[in-house]
Amino acid sequence: MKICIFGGTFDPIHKGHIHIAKNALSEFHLDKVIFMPSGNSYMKKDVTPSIHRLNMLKKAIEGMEGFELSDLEIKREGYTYTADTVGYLKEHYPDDKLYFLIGTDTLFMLEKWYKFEYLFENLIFIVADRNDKESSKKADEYKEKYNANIMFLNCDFLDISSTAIREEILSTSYDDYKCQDINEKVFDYIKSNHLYKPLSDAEMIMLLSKDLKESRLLHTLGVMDTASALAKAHGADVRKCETAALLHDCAKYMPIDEMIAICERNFIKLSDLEKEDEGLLHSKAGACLAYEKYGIKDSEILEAIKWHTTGKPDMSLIEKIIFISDYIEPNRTHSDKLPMYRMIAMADINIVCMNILKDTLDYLESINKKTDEMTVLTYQYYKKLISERKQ
Ligand code: DGI
Ligand code: FE
Ligand code: FE
Repeated sequence: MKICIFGGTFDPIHKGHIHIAKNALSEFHLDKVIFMPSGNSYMKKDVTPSIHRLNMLKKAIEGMEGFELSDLEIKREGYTYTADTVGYLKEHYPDDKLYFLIGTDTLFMLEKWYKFEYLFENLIFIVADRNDKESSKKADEYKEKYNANIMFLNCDFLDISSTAIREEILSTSYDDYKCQDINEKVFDYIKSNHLYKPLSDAEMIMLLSKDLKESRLLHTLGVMDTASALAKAHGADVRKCETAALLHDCAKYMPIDEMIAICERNFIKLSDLEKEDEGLLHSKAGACLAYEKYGIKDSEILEAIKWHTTGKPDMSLIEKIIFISDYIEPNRTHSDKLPMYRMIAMADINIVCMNILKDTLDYLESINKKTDEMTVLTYQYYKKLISERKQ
């Protein structure tokens, strides 16, 4: 079989991609073109979450003969190298001929790729471009130097770019966007998942109101007010604190299997206790949901959501503000110490952190619930910090 890998970020997949894939398929009599979106490890890159890029690809190639989709690279943690992918494919398709579809830009970059000589040995490159002089010169150079196998696709070139599509969507309303460069189903997906446009607070609250009970939404708004006041008092970034507060419990009512799945696909490690305790799991799942569904890419905000239940040693200011606000917001009534904590928090965050952790550990003990190691470590950290300060 002749198998061609078409790798890229596909952010989003557009008609230009489909055009060259179709032409490669017919011109080189390929058996299949496998679209392989690149991975992006959680919070590391300014790329749309893998799950959306994968879903858009699914919509774009649905029902098209000869096209397949692979999540091989998005399932691999960290940076993915084409050489690793090729190694995997050679193992699984030992008798097949492997092609690799690239654009001109990539052609000029190939020598910088990890193990590029191995790639030249094992792949036949198909280059989609205008077949200008520069690229044929580069191809000849590779052929001579590395005995590379490079062929050019002989079709017209559609001048479409994902970057331009993203910019256009950002600068207009979804309803005014003329989606001539992308498949309509892909555009519907973009619109219903709010991609390529930051959500306003009002839009986030609308979305949250579908996922949360009324009392939880009220709690959330209370956390937001408290976080905002604490941010002002302590010189933290008010907007970031408000956004983290708004989304901190966004995964509170997610079914546990979905929480585990969203953490796994974002490479968030979970302890055994977390896997069976929804009360604990919703903070890590919440960080992932804030990233995938609410479009948050700021790691300070995501980390604050991630650690809001257990805390963690040496929290950032934003993390501490969210951790405390969650406990003391005005709708909370669970302890008569709250008025005191509310006052002290405006002046001394670390003391309140320590007290909240102590109260939580006492509470968990009183109801015979296992404590997460992180809660204990965090308590010990702040207790030490305070005791050292007093001496
Ligand atoms: O989500 P919220 O109710 O607003 O507040 P939260 O995210 O702080 O969650 C509070 C719950 O988390 C509360 O029922 C106690 C629980 N919790 C906090 N630390 C631990 C814990 N549960 C266990 N099992 N172990 C912990 O260390
Ligand atoms: Fe919570
Ligand atoms: Fe909360």
